[in-house]
Amino acid sequence: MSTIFSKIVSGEANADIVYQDELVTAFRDISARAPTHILIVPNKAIPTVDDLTEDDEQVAGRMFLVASQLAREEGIAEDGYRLIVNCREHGGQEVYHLHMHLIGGRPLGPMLAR
Ligand code: DGP
Repeated sequence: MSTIFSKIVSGEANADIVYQDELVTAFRDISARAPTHILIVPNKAIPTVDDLTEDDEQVAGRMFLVASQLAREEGIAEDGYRLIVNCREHGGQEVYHLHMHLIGGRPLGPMLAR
């Protein structure tokens, strides 16, 4: 099932795209929770991290490499940042197109609310 993220990848929908290659696209989150909040998504519409297969190893690795590259470009690498991948209902996933949140630019506090 197609989501808004597929439309952003194809250029059909607008987003502030900060990086794109043949495997992944990165764009600023529309409801940023920190000074830097970027989403890194596979160009291919994989719904959740649970749907990754061995064939997706390259794209999954690329998501991490692009996240670390963008963190350096955003100037947040030295202080540190957080990468989040939410999966399905209990993970709080809203958009069913796999995405990695790159969040930083301020202290982010504890990993989870108790
Ligand atoms: P998640 O809860 O992990 O599924 O996060 C989905 C994120 O996607 C959420 O932080 C808001 C963001 N988002 C939803 N729709 C759009 C959109 O149309 N454009 C952009 N740039 N971000 C979106």
